[in-house]
This record gives sequence, structure tokens and C-alpha cells, in this order.
Amino acid sequence: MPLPSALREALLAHDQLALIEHFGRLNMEDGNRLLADLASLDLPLLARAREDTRSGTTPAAAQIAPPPVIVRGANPAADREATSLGEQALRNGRVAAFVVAGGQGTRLGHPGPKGTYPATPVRGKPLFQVFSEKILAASRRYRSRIPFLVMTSPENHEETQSFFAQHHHFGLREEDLRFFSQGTMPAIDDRGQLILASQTSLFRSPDGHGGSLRALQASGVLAWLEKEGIDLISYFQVDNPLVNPVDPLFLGYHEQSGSEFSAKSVWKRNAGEKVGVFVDVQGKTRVIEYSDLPAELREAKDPAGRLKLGAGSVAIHVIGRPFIEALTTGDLRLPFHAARKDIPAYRDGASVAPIKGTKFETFVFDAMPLARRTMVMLVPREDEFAPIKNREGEDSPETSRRAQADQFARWLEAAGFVVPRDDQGNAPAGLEISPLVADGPEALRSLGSRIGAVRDGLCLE
Ligand code: UD2
Repeated sequence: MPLPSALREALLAHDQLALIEHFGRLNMEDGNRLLADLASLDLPLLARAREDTRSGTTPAAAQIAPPPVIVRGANPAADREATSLGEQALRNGRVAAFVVAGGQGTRLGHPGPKGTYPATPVRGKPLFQVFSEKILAASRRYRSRIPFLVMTSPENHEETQSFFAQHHHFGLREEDLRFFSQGTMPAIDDRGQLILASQTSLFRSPDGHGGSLRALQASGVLAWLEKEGIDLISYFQVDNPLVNPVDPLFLGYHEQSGSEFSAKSVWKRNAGEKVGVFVDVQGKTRVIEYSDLPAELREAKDPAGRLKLGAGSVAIHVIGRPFIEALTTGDLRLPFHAARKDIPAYRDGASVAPIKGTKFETFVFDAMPLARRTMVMLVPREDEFAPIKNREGEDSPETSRRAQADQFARWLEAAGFVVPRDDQGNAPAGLEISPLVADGPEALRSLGSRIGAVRDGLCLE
């Protein structure tokens, strides 16, 4: 079937000859289907993505220095003041929690959205339940409404929504939940040609967590937040059950410092840990992803033997709603990064073996240098970061469950309970405290006799 001339011109202008040829081989019906699929193809955006990834965004080594950070616990009086500011914001209903959950559990061998992965040490509660219960507990504590925004991807949107519905939204009110899908980007092969997923559609993949800002705006959620008087968005990733989805201390320092984009950091456990690092480049704080950090900077130590650039990014942020509005409706934009991947492809009427191709993504932390003010807060890893990423070894379900149980053990001890520990000082691996029962030692103290003796398998619901 003949291609409409405007589309043909556009494809020619972007050197997409393979697609033009493919189109020529289609009958009317398939041609119309492909046309419908191409309606959302943004060729200038693709060209910009390719240009971004050609020019690169990593600053020169000589410009890179450690950034200023606030260290949690270094100044208890300042921490108290910030906490009370953050609590005020929560009480006034100015905060929404936001999880980016576009990813699948593929790396873990888990079918379905990653948020459905069983994460806790005793009950095996799914990640989505952990976050929902923490948010519900906070909304009870502050007697306020805390909406939970869940960004999905086209691949897992339906399944995510029905998972929440099946579980009665884990106790949250349905009207306080907002599900919306992120956008996608087409991919190209090594000759720069668009890749087909089928006879009548292009291959597309999620546009990265940077797409979350656009998706907030495009879905109407940003406008809804404004109407509800919510201006603080507490952002986190789906893989970390230790996260505090709405941390008053962090919210408070964000407010106090006049920040538009704030970030939590943990000190890297070694130079090779696969997290981005916070750096200062000409007075602006930003993140350089681990894969983009030159080896000499990654390994560099200060005279005391500490990593020079050790403030690792754990992808927990507070982002001001007006900043997102300005970013998504104005000229500012996030740069694309390229990821070379094996892509299931379709050629000449049949699926073929995966081919090497390039996917394009934006990263949310690239919004940092675009903000007028930012803030980075360094926190202890054991309290805030135990992600589930790999099947085994570091950052696995086992290490995460261990970190959760250890945190519960520390809370119990701080509340005056005796926790049995083995010769190496390890607490039992089977300890669990529901977020609806306690969010720290203070709440545990009042439970007293209900807890009794702490033993392996203890689960406080
Ligand atoms: C990310 C960070 C890394 C560090 C680490 C902490 C990047 C590039 N790297 O590494 O610096 O902070 O996290 O755990 O961010 N997601 C979507 N849509 C997408 C892509 C990702 O929702 O299109 C979500 C995904 O569901 C997950 C999160 O973003 O919650 C992180 O994605 P990842 O697992 O690809 O990032 P990772 O672990 O390589």
C-alpha cells in the first residue's frame, strides 16, 4: 500500500528507509494498522535522543568535585527542627508518595510487575503492600491524606492495577491511589533503522524513570495534585522495602533549604557498587551514573583513605510540584541516555533472533542540575536502603530480608526488648513488624507484654 506522502517525506528526512520498504510490502489492512501505530511516532524526538547520546553528558574529570551534603544525625537540634517542619507539611496534607514501578521482576525470575515481588522476612509481603502500609500508617499518624501515586509502564499497567484491586488496595482509599503509565520510546538497530515488533507495530520500550515527570503531567495527575493543595512529591523506586515513603526529616530539610529537587544518599560500600554518585560540577549538584564515571574518579581516595566521590544515589527524592510543572511545560528537558540491548525483532514477515539495538531512556536525577536549588542528605544505609535487584549475592531477596530483620531487631532493642543474637552477633533472620503496628522503637515500647519474648519467626501484625 502506498505511504501517505507527509509520512514518507518525514521518514525519508530521518533516513528510515527500512520502514518505508517494509510498508511497501504490506496489504491495505496491515498498512492501515501500521499507520495507526505510527501515529504516535515522534521522529524529531528520536533524532534528539540520538543526538544526545552521540554528544554525551558526562562532565570533564577536572570539573568534578564532591558536593555539599547534610549528614543525618550530625546536628541533632537541626534534625529536630527539620523533622517538625516536615511533620507540619504532612499534617497539612501537602505531601504525596510516588513510586516508579515501570519495571518487571524479570531479573529476579519473577513473573509480573516488580512491585508484586514477595519481600518481607516472615510474611513475604509484596513490595507494593509494604509501601502502602507505610503510607497508611503515616496518614494515621499525621491524621491527613497522603495520596499514593504509582507509575506503571504499558507492559504492567493493567496487572498492577488489578493486583491492588485484588488486595483491596492494601487498606488505602481507592480515591487516594493514582495509577498512570509512563511513555515509551522506539529503538533503533545498529544501522539507525527503527525496529519492528510485529508486521504492524514498532518495538517500543519504557522511556526511563525520567519519563515519570512527563507522565505525571501528561496523565493529569500533576494538575490534580495542584487542585488538592499538594506541592511535595516524595519519590522512590519499587525495589527497596526499607524506604520511608514519606520521611518528615527529609521533607523538612527540603523545605528549609528552599530546594526544588532533593535526594537521599548512602555512602558507597565500595568503589564498584552499582549506584550513581552525587558530584558538584561548577556549583551545581548532579548525579553521574556508575557506568559513566571514569575509573580513576570511581577509585579516587582522599588522604584519610575514604572514597572521594562516595555519596551514592539511592533514588529517593523530594521533588517540588511547581518545579515539575516548569520542567514539563517549559523548554527545559532531560537528556537521553542510550542502552545497548538485545531486542526481540521482527523482519520479513517473521520473528527473528534478538538483535543488538539501542534503547533510549531519560533519568530522573538529570533534573537536578536544572533546579535552582537542590539538597542532598546522607543517611545510614541500614535504615533506608536494601534493594532487591539480583537473584542472589548483593542486593538480593536474601540480603534485603536480612536488612529488614536487622532493622526490626535494632528497634526492639532500642525499645528495651532482649533480642537473642548468635555468636557472630546476628539477630534471628525471621523477624517482622507490620508498618501498621510500629514504625520505630517508640511505638514498640507501648506494646510491652503483647510482644513477650523475641524469637525467630516473630511477626507483629
Ligand atoms: C538505579 C540507578 C542507580 C542507583 C540505583 C539505586 C539509574 C540509571 N540508576 O539503578 O544510580 O540509584 O537505582 O537502587 O537510575 N523504572 C521505571 N521505568 C523505566 C525504568 C526504570 O519505572 O523506564 C523504575 C524501575 O521500576 C525501578 C527504578 O526505576 O523502580 C530503577 O530502575 P533500574 O532497576 O533500571 O535501576 P538500577 O537498579 O540499575
